[in-house]
Amino acid sequence: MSAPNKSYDPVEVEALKPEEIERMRDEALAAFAAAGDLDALAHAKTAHTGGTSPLALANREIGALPPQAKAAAGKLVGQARGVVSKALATRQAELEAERDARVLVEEAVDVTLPYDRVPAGARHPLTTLMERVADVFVSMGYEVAEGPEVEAEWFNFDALNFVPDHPARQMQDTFFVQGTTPEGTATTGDESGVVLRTHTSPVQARTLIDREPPVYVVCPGRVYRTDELDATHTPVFHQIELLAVDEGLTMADLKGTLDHMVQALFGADMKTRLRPNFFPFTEPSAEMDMLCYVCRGESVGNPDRPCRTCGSEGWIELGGCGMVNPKVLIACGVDPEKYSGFAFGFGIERMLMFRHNVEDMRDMVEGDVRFTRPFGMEI
Ligand code: FA5
Repeated sequence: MSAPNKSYDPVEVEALKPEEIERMRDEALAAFAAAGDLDALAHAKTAHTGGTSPLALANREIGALPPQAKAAAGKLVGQARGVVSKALATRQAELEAERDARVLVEEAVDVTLPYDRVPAGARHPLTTLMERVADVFVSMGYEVAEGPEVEAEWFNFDALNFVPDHPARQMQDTFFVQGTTPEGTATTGDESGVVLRTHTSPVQARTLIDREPPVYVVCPGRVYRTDELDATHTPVFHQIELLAVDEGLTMADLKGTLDHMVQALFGADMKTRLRPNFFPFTEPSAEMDMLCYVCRGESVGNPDRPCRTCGSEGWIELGGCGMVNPKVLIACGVDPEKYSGFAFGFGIERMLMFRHNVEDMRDMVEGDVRFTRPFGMEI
């Protein structure tokens, strides 16, 4: 601040000359107008209205004036500061409006875009079919039983009455994991190897050892064989197995159960037929066929109505079945004099093929959603 001036004339104070005040005001207005954004305006604000700005310093000079000169000088500086602060507020409002408009454009959200670009997953048709089949039996009172996929050879073969030199035990049919049973693996009898189970039938033996009859179980699961992957085979596939052991069960119960299953899955007028076959763990054993659900047998001997699903044979092969061999009951500690049982098992991949006209089993394992999507996105 200047020293009190002797002539009491504010004009003698350089900073309070009207043209000086005007220059300060105009510089401030020009700086605000030139500020292109809020940051630049903040700098201009500090420079032209802050504590060390020319107008603030001029304002301080007023204090050094004699009382009679203060009013005029105060009016001069006050008016200039008023104009400056009004211009600042106006420019501030303009720049804020500009910023808000820009943000609205830059940060706009297109609410019409799809929100679920990553499609929801769904279960594989093999899984849903396997569960559907299992449900048929659960609704009849059967329980679901499971067993390990890495299985003791004893359960996979010995307990099921496979003789030691049965061809299924060869390396070209079975994946052997270990030649002998590792410590802790449940075995009965002599040393046993470890295999990837070749069918779901070992769950029969496990269930009979674990539970007291009556036993009614359905066993869905994955099995392994050294088959090459081709249109009708895969080395990893799924089976579903049924086992019933109770007093007085006969082949008639087996047949009735099979008929009920195909009717539940394919329609009311469906039926099955049995053809003699051999499995070491059932006696007698049979191959089970179901009536072709497409032509209902009408394509047989009828060249005008060929059926692709059954090859005009009228029947579709489903799997194996039979009465549980008493030797299996004995191996699992069940009295064959008191109890009898029936069992059957079949491949889910083959059922999916004929049920949905899938021509190549490889499509089921390749994981291409174009194959699975038409089955629906069931979760
Ligand atoms: C068995 O596996 C017996 N355990 C079935 C059984 C259970 C009989 C209970 C008696 C009592 P088989 O080896 O035939 O049987 O196989 C059953 C089904 O598995 C076949 O009908 C077929 O549908 C399916 N299958 C077999 N090999 C393959 C493969 N490589 N790829 C896909 N499916 C297969």
